[in-house]
Amino acid sequence: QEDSKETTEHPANKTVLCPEKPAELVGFVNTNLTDVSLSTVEAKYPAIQKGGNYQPNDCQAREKLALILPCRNRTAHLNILLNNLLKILIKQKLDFTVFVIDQEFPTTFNRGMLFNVGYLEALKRDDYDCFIFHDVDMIPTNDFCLYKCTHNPRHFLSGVSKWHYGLPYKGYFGGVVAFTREQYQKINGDSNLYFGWGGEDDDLRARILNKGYSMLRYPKFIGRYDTMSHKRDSGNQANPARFTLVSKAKERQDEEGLNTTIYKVTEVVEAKLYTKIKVFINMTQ
Ligand code: UD2
Repeated sequence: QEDSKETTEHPANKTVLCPEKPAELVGFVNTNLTDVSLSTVEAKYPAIQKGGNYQPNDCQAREKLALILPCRNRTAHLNILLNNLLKILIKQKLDFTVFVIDQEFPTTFNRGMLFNVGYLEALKRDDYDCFIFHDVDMIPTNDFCLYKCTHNPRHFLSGVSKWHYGLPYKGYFGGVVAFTREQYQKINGDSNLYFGWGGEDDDLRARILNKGYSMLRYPKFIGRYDTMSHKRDSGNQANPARFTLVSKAKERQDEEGLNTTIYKVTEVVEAKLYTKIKVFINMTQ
């Protein structure tokens, strides 16, 4: 019988292992891209504990997920994402913590380095198994899109509204990606060298392929995301060095990345729905 696998007794706490695909999941869900205040979202989720941690109360989650959201000056998008995503994560019966990683001005935005900071800071707080790095403007439209890790890194976007639910190119690896702790460690994380817009996602993909992983994706109707249009942010201008950097991604991989991430935490806020970690990073990496 299908369910018998899912209800194995969990020895540690005498509860049952959560189903991989809970019966509450329905497939397509309506996204709500309208502005919402943080207090409105907070009021919807009393079961989420301070710092943004949630655990299902009727079963033992299969892994501990750290959701890493790089976010500077994008509060409106962050609130919209939380308003849409949290209910999906809860329905999927996940044990998760939301980390918002913010970067101090004036340094140019560095998305890849904020991933590394999120990974390192999350592991100082708990023993996470799975890390999902998530742009704040990517909204899943299907709750079968399971926020979990597997034997290879996963790219969650199979189609995005702004590209008519397609992708800009086949090897595209931007937006939302998942790694186990071991996978991220093995690839030496992201590069820290991409200040400004572009290239860091291609570099990350080169790193996974170079270490023998392949990129997983859900079928198109599952990895379908809506997005909000926005102007290029100040402090995140296109990075002209990105093409040269990407061309040397594999050569640099072991010497530069997670093992060379230097930053200074300037503020930690344990909000109701997330732990916000603000960092200062230096441009002379
Ligand atoms: C694309 C990729 C993105 C990344 C970027 C190049 C998609 C779906 N995504 O995004 O993954 O590779 O190109 O760097 O196309 N952010 C801030 N504050 C800023 C700037 C960026 O919080 O000032 C964060 C935020 O989470 C945002 C993400 O970084 O969603 C990506 O930046 P973007 O939205 O400006 O770039 P975009 O949409 O071209």
